[in-house]
Parts: sequence; C-alpha cells; structure tokens
Amino acid sequence: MATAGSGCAGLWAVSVEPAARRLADDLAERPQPAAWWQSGVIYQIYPRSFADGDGDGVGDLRGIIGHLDYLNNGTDDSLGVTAVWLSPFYRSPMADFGYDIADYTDVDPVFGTLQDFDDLLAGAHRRGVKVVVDWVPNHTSDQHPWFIESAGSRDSARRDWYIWRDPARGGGPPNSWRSEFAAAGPAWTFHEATGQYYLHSFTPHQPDLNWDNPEVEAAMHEVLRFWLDRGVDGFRIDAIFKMAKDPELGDNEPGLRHDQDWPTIHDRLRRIRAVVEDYDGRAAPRPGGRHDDLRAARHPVPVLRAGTRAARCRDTAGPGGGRGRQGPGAGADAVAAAVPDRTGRRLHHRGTLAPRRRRRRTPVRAGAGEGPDVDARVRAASCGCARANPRCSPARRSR
Ligand SMILES: [Ca+2]
Repeated sequence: MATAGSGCAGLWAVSVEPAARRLADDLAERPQPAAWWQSGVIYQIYPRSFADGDGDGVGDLRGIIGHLDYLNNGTDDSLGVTAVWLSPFYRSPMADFGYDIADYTDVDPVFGTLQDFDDLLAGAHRRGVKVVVDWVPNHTSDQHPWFIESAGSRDSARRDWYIWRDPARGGGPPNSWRSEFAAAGPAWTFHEATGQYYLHSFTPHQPDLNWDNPEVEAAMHEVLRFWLDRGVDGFRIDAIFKMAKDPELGDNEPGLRHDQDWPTIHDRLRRIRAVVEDYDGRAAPRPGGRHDDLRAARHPVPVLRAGTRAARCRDTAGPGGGRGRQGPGAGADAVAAAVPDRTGRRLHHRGTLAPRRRRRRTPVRAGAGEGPDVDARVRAASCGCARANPRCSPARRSR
C-alpha cells in the first residue's frame, strides 16, 4: 500500500503540478486590488507642532488623539485620510528634533507615554485610520546606551556596533566622507577618550550604526517587532540609503558613492520586509529588483508603490482650522503626503499644495568639523538654517 500510495502521489506530482503552477502563475499575473499603502492618503504628522494636549506649548500624542476626528470621522467634514505617518516621538535629546533616538522603544516624556501611544493607535484604528511610525535605522543618538557602551573603550562588546576608525596617516579623518548636513563638515568626529573617529552621516550627535554587524541588524529588527506587536501598520524608514556603505570606506568617486547605496542594501531591505511580512497587512519596502529597491529606499514614504506619484501638501488650516492655534506652530508644520489613486484623482486633502522646498544650505565655516565645538556644528546642522529654530523640522529635509 505504501508503494501504491507513493506511486499515486508521484502521479499527482507529474500530472497536476504543472497545471497548478500555471494556475498560480495566471493568478499572480491578474491585477490585484491596491493595498491601502498603495492607493490611500498618507498624512504626515510632526508631533511637536501638530497639537498640544496638555497645554505646555509643545505638541504631543494626546494632542493628536484629540484631533483624530479631524483626520477622519467617516464624513466629508474630516480630512478622510487613510493613514497617518508619525514623525519620531521616541526618547531623544532632540539634537535633530527626534531623529537622534536614545531609546527606540519608549516615548519621549515631552510627547507622552507608551499608554498614550496605545490609546492613539486604538483611536485611529477605531476610525479605520492606519498608523505608520518613523523608524530611524541608520543612526542612534550619542546618548543611546549602545553608543555610550561602544564609546566606553576599544574593547567594549559593542565597539563594533558603530563605525570607528583610526585617524588617517598623518592625522585627520579616516576618509573624505562628508556629513549630509553641509554645516557639519566631515562625517567623522574624533573621540578623545579612545583616540579614534566615529562616523556620523548627519550631525555629530547621531553616530551611524554598523549594519555590517549582524548583531546590529538583529537588534534593529527587534525594534520593528516591538512596534508591530503593539499594532502599528507600517514604517516610514529614515535615511535608508545610508544603511549600506562600502566597508572598506573608499573615497567617493565621480558617479559612485561609497558612503551610501552600497549593494548590500538589497538583502538588508529583503530581510526587513521578511520581518514585516510575519504580520498580515503591514507595510514596508517590497523586495524586488535593484531598481525597485532603490526606488523604495529613496522615497519619502518607502511603502509607496514604485511609480506612484506623490505630492506634498502643507495643511495650512491645521487641526485648529480658523479657530486659532493649539500651541506654537500648531498645524503649520503638519505636512501631508497626498497620493493620487490609480486614476490620478486626488483622493482628499485640505490645504495648499506646495512644491518641495529646496533645502537651505548653510555655508561651511572654515575649520568646521575639525575642532571640538561639536554643539555649534549640531546647532547649525540640525535644522539646516544655522539657528536653533524649533519650527525648522526634520520633516522639511529632503531625504
Ligand atoms: Ca504638550
């Protein structure tokens, strides 16, 4: 019987499998209904300026909760958004307005608590609104416990979690890489205590994680799972193109950047996708060919389908509408990504369409980045306008 059964199974394998494969291929080629992140309106909220829930003059999660009906109450009286994308609300010294994270799994007290976040998530979901959170994988704050431990000594167990190198022969930074913030100068800052430079693609207070270390990748995947387990619907991935660099630290060449977009990015994106695909209906970059991956990596909301046109609009009304502001700048910095549907029809937005702003560049001061005045470099670099301006949000940066 066992032989007959095996033969029967073999017969099925021979006669049915090709037909099943053809059917699967046919189904795969049929147009699939667009997912929410492919056709919906994704509305970016910058928590610091959106709405102040406790009256201390700074926007917070309770302020967002208080305006969920403004975002979507199921009627034409609301914006009718499909999803909100929350700029960082994590614990941070705010050297780069929240894009310098000291704890990926907690809410900064200025914005509230994890309970506030859970309440926000539940309130959004009750209204059918998805919640996308910012994930900042390229760098931490220099106040993150990982970096503090890494900087503790050359023998630290986490030394290799960041990118440390000896000075160049003759002194100075290890190579010619520059910070993405021109005012910050070199992408390297010398650490007196251990006699090496550390890499930072943005401000000196944002040391780059070493994604070539599998322990770092695993730890950052755990961050994704932490928020997925809480129920978030997707991630906006910050500075994703910086997650893969030439491990040999070669100098940039005409037409070839060694400090970003290194080919290792593709497998890293696929592994991120694999983490998210353990959770039904969540959004992250899709695996695909080199072009698709890079399109995803470059897009301000990488969950968007390659080829989707996106426009930014500034919500000049804000949650307070014409009834006055909720706090300093409330509403004025809320930026929506309004995504036309497949017919090109703009789905829903209230506000004034504005062209993407050119980033204001500050001339690099002579000697910037070489001296010890790191804080001055941060102040200049963090908002790109050379002044400590809380209204100058990272959301304005073009990444
Ligand atoms: Ca507040």
